[in-house]
Amino acid sequence: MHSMSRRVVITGLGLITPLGVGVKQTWSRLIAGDSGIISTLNQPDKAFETVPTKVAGFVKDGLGGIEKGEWTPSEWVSKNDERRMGRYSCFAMSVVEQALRDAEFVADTDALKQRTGVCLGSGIGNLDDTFESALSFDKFGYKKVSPLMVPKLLLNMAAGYISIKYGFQGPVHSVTTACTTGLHAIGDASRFIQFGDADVMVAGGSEACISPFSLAGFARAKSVATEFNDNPAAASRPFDIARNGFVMGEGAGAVVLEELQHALDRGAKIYGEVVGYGLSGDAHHITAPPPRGDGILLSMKSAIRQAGIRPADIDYINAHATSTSQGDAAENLAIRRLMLEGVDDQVAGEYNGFKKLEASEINISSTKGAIGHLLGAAGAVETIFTVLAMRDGILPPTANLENIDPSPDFTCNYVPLKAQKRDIAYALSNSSGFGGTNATICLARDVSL
Ligand SMILES: *C1O[C@H](CO)[C@@H](O)[C@H](O)[C@H]1NC(C)=O
Ligand SMILES: *[C@@H]1O[C@H](CO)[C@@H](O)[C@H](O)[C@H]1NC(C)=O
Ligand SMILES: *[C@@H]1O[C@H](CO)[C@@H](O)[C@H](O)[C@H]1NC(C)=O
Repeated sequence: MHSMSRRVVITGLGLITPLGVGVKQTWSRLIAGDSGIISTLNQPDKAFETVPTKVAGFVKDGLGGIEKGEWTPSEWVSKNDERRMGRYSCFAMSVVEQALRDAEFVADTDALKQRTGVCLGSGIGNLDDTFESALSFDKFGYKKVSPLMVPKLLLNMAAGYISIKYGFQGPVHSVTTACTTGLHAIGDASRFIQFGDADVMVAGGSEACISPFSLAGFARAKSVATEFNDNPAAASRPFDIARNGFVMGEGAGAVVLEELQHALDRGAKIYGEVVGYGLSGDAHHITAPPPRGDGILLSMKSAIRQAGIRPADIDYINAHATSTSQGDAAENLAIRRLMLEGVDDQVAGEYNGFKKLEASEINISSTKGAIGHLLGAAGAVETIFTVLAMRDGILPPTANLENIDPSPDFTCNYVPLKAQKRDIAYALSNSSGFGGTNATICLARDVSL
């Protein structure tokens, strides 16, 4: 069915989101329609008050650990490592450990270690540490600059810590493509396996940069929601007429990817197969998409072509839709163009046949309504949601979608407010980022042997 000879399957998942630490906690709350968005005004840092957006998706700190869905650093890293690594790398260590446990994979021989790699990135990294270091240098000079400043700054450091902890000696790689990071990491890692550079890859993205400083930057760029400061849970509302910007969130996602035969040989549980991956650039503007969504359309088309399926076979699309009017509209149009007009050679009827769909048959949702935008982690977290949607036969809801944008293009099924049952054999997950970069991954639930 697909052209590549080495096939890649997903055998482990790990998640940290504003809905909780752990896959179970996050997924059950997402399906129940809960929100992880809260006010920034209860944070210890009073500078949050000075920024026009006062809502964000924080991961819940606490002593309860993964059992209670709380972030308890000592469950995952030593005190010393916590201090050295910074929050985003600690999140990464946790989701990778979760995913490896879930996969029941241990690289316990030199041969296995050499065939296992890491591909994990961040969009922004430890911005707060950089900010504090700059203040310290300015006020107190050279002696007050921490020797940990540079390693904390580097966006590939989480991948490095992971390879050291587990002894992984295959590719150790980091992607940083703004909000496409997590999806590019998973897509690129699957190519490493296809190409024979590794048999097993842990892959994903991590982000933990919510601070008054970063929110100020996004607010100045007019990217974040400012109209819902007194109702935080309503602030992130993809496809809704009242949407007015994204809500910044933090968290991480990692998957274990494995060459199919390798997974079968060790009797691993298989969640699904990566059957297509497409990447494209908008070549348009650093923060705005082209209005008709040409970039994302290209990436979706490549993913579908590679998978050897038709748009009509796609039962579910997890949209990138961040709750900005421009971005949601461009992506919506791209999805319609893909699903209704098809991939070029399919329209001509030469490729697997072409089935005419009605817009109302297109099933799209954006899980950002519940967790906000996790920037560099978004693509990884949303790929995992897409895997779980296929596993459970359920379309996760778009939270806060009370009044769908009335413009004539918004006539798909956006799964408003409540999850919907639906058998999902194939799904797409989209991501795009500042700089005009886009990616799509195509997943299949059933692995044909
Ligand atoms: C997301 O996927 C859909 C469905 O394949 C596609 O039409 C759309 O262009 C994609 N959007 C992005 C931003 O990649
Ligand atoms: C591609 O990435 C840009 C970058 O921000 C994004 O806004 C845009 O929606 C994506 N392209 C399309 C066609 O969706
Ligand atoms: C979307 O879901 C509806 C109802 O669950 C289903 O009838 C339809 O076939 C789905 N669309 C696609 C393209 O699979």
